[in-house]
Amino acid sequence: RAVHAYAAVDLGASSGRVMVGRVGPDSLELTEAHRFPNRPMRVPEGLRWDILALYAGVLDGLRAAGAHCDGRLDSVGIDSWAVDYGLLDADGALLGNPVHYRDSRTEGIAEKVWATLPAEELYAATGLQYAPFNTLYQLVAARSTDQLAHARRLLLVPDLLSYWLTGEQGTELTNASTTQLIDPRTRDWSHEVASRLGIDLGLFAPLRQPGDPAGVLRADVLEETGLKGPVPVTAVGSHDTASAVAAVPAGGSQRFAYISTGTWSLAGLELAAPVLTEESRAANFTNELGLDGTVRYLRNIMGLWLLQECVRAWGEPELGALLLDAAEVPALRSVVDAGDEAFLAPGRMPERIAEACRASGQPVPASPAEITRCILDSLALAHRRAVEDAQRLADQPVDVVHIVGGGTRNALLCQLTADACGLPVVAGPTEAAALGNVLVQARAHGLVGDLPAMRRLLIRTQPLTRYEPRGDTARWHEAQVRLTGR
Ligand code: LFR
Repeated sequence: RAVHAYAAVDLGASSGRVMVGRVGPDSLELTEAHRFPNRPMRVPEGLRWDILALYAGVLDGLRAAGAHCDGRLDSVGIDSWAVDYGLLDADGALLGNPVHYRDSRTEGIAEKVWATLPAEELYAATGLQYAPFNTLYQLVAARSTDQLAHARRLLLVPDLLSYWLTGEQGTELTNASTTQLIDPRTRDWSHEVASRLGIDLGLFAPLRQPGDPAGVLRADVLEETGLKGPVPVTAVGSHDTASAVAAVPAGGSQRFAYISTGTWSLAGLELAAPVLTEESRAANFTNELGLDGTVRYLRNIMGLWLLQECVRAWGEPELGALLLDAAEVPALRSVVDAGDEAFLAPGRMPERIAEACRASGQPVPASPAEITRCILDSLALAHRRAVEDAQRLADQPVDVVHIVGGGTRNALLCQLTADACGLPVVAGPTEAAALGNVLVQARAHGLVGDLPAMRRLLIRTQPLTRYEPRGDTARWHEAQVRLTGR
């Protein structure tokens, strides 16, 4: 067959989707087969992922995907958010629902870790940003739990679902790099960090590279989904951000920054080697691992989570109308630090944003339109800072900013980002993570070439929108000084 069909399972913090990617020698088409909600649950112990509901969504999605290709899928790949995991006992049974990275159990844990292993040394060894939810801190937080005592295996979320589909266990590298237990220079486990913190690396299944085979769908999965076997599962960049960055449609000679937008904004550069300097640590940049030896040098920004939480608090008003109203609100009246950990937990978001404005002596936004404007200005400002800091810290200037992911649908955010950065923005594709997922599968099966070839195919096939920077960047600089003092 000239055209092959791949299923990309892409799980986000608020919804999951299964997409069918059809890849030919010079074609790439993506169709959504199934979308389902991802609803975290607050139980007495804390905030948990409903992993069986997600697995059900994956199975429903594979069945729906089969309907698009006569039941014949060439392969399946899975990506999701990072850092979270399930623990298995000696029989291979899951020990409880995976803990949500926004759960409060990691509060105060980092300070304890740094008392044993100073933050400077930890950064020099792993290159990972400080985020309270890094797997390392989660494991330290879980140290004296019954569950961890009984655990014989730890599988990151995509690896856990892949295990249920195939019966085979592995740890995919791009996602493993978010655990803070990987040395980005060797791209292998850091035994030193693990042993100093008493973390048993034997819990992890062997590392897999994106593109490695990861088993075949088990007989009962074939029966449940109606797919015709054998269907291989292929390891992809199983961290959604790794898949999204692989699908940045940058031309070969282009010097680019990227912003992967969705619940989070992940803004930074693709590098050939990690930046492990003290300055980089102080700026809280992370060195996560990407495809083909690349490093995702980026900063986590709270992203559209801020808006999603407000919209939830306001009883889900229509987003299009809200954004139109926000566009009419005067720009940059008040801004908040969209990188602030204070916005990590769910709940009361409009109030928390208003409080942050009040505390910094700025006008307090009140209406949904004003708060929305404050959020979008703040995000654009955070994008600007991240893109500027990354260029300086990595000594790699850029000419263009690529925005991929869900935020590309938000034209106002794209335009404000162009304005704030003083650089052209190319927006698209929206389903970058799913496309990166599909392309790595296609490449593993010999259909596409290297990363530049994957990107050329995206440029030829995906609709992209260009935003030119408007006006002067001085206003943005002024807002940044207002917020950060520099
Ligand atoms: C985006 C993302 C980020 C990661 C955060 C938590 O979906 O994967 O890259 O920092 O979720 O896992």
